[in-house]
Amino acid sequence: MDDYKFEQSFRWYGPQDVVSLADIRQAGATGVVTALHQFAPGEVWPVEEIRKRKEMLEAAGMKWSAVESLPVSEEIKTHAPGFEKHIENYKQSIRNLAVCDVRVITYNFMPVLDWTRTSVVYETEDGSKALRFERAAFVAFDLYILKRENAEKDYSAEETERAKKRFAEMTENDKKVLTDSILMGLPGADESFTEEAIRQGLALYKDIDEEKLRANLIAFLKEVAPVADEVGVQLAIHPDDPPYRLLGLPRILSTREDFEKLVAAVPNPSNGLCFCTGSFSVRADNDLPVMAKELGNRIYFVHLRSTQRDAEGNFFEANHLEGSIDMYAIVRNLIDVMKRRQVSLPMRPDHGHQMLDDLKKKTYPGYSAIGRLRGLAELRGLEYGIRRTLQD
Ligand code: DNO
Repeated sequence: MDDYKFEQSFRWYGPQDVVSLADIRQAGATGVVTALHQFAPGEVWPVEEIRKRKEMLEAAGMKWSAVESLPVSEEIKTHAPGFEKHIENYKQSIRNLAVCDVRVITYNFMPVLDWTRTSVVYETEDGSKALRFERAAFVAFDLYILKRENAEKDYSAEETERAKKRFAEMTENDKKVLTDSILMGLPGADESFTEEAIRQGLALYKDIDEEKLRANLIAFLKEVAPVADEVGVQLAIHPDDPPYRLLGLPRILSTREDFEKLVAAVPNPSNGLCFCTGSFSVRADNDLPVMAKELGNRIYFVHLRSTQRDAEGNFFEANHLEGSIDMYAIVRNLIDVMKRRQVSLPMRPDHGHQMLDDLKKKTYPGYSAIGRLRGLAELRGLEYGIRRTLQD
């Protein structure tokens, strides 16, 4: 039974990451989740570069357990000119990764923005810092800072009122910090979005609703999944974070039903899920232990994280075993999935609080070393305890 346990992994942004591979090894990880951020979405990842990265990880005593992410270009998402070429390039990258025996690829289909928060330095009660999404502040950004056309239609009168009040209380610095947090940029990128870039991004999606975006995702998968099947690579789509519409942009991977629609349209075995408990947990209607069990055959990569949500739509990233979700039940069900399928699933603690010495360092939000080390250690203990109980 012990053969089929989580492949404990840590995300690494590459050689420029202040968290080193030696740090990751000491956190107890045996796998590294990384990407070649030097290539823009739509470009091919060459075999030599993949190999170079892989050798770096192996020299540090670990394996490349999953790619996060092989990004899907906005052209592919919107079917803008040149998208066919990008899809061909994507297929080539899949083949090249397979040549190097890298077998799990994470990607997402979120328009323009990836994960979105209103603060990346929310102070929790023990003084560590967490990522937070405050609904009123986000609505205030949309209505009064970005001033998106027709934005008011997306909010109830009560929400607008709350946002107005919140905005009135903000200092100029608060507004700047809020804007910077929302426009943080894509994971692994050093530059943030500008307000202008966001406006241009939104314009690309003017005529793209949920249905159209889903059709584009299905068209993409119908092209790439057969290649992944052929070379033995698993594709793991990452859910929307947070799992609902933002800034009027469609989002199509927010619930269990969303994923089931995708599998029904593209049943190829390579078409799978990155089970990100933190992202899904923001919606109370996502029952995570049930999803772990019932989507289990298609879960190819696991992100374990919790959030603490409230009735107004705010949430912050809680410690890994706390918050609004039942991490025990999730891990227990994932252990069953691994036993049933006889596989070890790559798992990483997703995000962690900025704490202890890391409070003085500049790290990628959510990706400082010590908070994630704490998360991994707690999750490792949880898995160990459940396994021992099952054996006895
Ligand atoms: C956030 C991450 C996501 C994820 C991408 C996958 O910390 O979980 O940014 O890497 O959405 O494509």
